[in-house]
Amino acid sequence: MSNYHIKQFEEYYHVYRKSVRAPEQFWEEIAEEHFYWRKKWEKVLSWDFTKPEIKWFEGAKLNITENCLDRHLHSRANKTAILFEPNNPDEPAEHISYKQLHERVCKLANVLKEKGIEKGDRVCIYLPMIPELAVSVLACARIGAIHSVVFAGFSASALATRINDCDAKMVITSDGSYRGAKTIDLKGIVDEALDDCKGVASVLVAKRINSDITMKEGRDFWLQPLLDEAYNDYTAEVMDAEDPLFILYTSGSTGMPKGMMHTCGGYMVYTAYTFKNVFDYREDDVYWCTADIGWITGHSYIVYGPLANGATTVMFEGVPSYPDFSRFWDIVEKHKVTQFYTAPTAIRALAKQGTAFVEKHDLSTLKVLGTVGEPINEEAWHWYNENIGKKKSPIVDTWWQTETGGIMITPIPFSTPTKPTYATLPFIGIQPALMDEHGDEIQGNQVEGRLCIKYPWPSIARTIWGNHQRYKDTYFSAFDNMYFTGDGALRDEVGYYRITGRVDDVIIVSGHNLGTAPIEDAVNEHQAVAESAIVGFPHDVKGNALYGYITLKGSSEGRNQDNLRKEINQLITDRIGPIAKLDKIQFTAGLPKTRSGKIMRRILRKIASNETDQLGDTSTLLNPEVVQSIIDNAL
Ligand code: 7RM
Repeated sequence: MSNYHIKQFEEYYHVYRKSVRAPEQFWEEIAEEHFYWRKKWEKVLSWDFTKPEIKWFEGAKLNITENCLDRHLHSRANKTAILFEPNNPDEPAEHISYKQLHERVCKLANVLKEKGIEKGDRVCIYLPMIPELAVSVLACARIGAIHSVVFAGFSASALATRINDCDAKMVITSDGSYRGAKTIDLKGIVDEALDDCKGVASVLVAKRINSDITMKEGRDFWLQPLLDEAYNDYTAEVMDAEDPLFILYTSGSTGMPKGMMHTCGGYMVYTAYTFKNVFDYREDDVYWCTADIGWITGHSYIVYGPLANGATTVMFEGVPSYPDFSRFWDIVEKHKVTQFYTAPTAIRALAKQGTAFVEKHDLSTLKVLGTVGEPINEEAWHWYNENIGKKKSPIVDTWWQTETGGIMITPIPFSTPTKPTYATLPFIGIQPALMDEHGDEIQGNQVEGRLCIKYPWPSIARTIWGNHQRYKDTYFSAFDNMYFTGDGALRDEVGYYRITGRVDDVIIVSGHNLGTAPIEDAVNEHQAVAESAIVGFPHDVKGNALYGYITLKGSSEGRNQDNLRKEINQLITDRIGPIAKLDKIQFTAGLPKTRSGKIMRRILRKIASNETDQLGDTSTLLNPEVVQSIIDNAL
């Protein structure tokens, strides 16, 4: 059915128009023809953005794991579902077939039930990128328990906050994890967190690094012996389409992380449909997303979307730099990867290493490249296109959020002509709007504004766990009857979208609105620059002035800094205009990043504004140590 697989640009427009003229009919057709429902819906959609309340496929019954596992057992029983690539390249990769995955999920489902987990209970999963992580997610879904995966790089206090916020009854973890040449004591972190979590009755522990850990009598259980005893089939719990599937925390601009709650039916339909089209997925492909399952990208595009399509999805335990910077390309060659989906921060880190690591490897199986997580700068886009895609593989720059559940603005490969740094066009069924500061929609092209979505799509988060008011305030109060994304975007002369960054990153200098991303693009064009972040700081005359934090490529670290400053500002003047020149340029050894690789501009803003006493929590950073050195050398 052509609606399910868009192959041409004209077809995109045709299907898009259909999807916005009659959204309910459109999604009903997709849902009807491509999924297994225990019972069909009574109503496709009911919504009210003022409450806000959104329901898709009300009255329908399903279990997402029957769609991800059981229905493939006829035709794909021995096909690899999960291809596990361990941290250590000398350890063999593990090919887990659909049949084996089904069995492993059913066994764990039985263990969860035996440990007292019921439909609707919350289970916190704190695991590294090993098969048990995907199996745990699916086992929860199988019994109707709500999983809350916490990225296994978060600290004990961050973990405790997340466990308590959703009253998780159980934690699934491992003795430890590998990360490049290091090991991390995960169980120790869980033990520390649980001192503050009185509601957790049991902890299941997978063995990964064979470390010597303490097991608390009556609370902690090794996973493997329980699985060995468990029955290998489990009749999936029948869920309502609107029953919760999972909670996933995302940090807000202030305060507590927000537990975004996603539901079963709509999330399944949208992640499966986007996966198929955004990656041009075909039956024998080997798809690899380098994200961690601890983030939404991993939930939607390592686990649920690929498995719902019967795909082979690669799960990589390690890091791009171990044993050396050729590891990604080594894996692409070894497993003949056809789709590769990663983040701009990874692309920049790899580009910094030059092309020698890439050239050693055969990347000819690649067909589609993806990027996600932050705006991709022009230089990184071209490096990716030339060196990885060899100018043959389209780059899908996919804009979306934890809150949206699935990809929202993206090219469709081999269909939408791409344009560097542009996420291009709304996906099927997505109705974006750009809004001005008075709350009016900005019509026409070559305009810039706040990015909102006018109409519900199946995988929008339904609430913030335990705080519906905050859900309403954060997403539905800035503009009437709109979902507000928190991002700014511009629409070019043909209607393509470019995400300019969080709106709090827009800086008004002498009355001119400047997005940080295009200035960073200009800076990054300089051959000595590895990475940059630009923030505003208060200025007497201009209102705001610009502060640039710049890391240099290793080969340029010894260059005269005043000359570099002049050259960089000249580049900005050339590309944007003198108004965008940086007032201060600080060369730094690194930039503070979140664990998902986003530059923490909030911290840089505080340093630039001389408010280092108000830095807030920096403990969840990937590299908290760079903060002090930036402060020490601040201008
Ligand atoms: C998937 C994910 C969401 C925020 C979002 C944006 C930024 C994500 C892109 C992007 C420019 C992109 N979820 N963002 N993708 N900006 N181009 N292709 O990252 O909840 O962790 O982050 O990430 O600001 O609002 S997230």
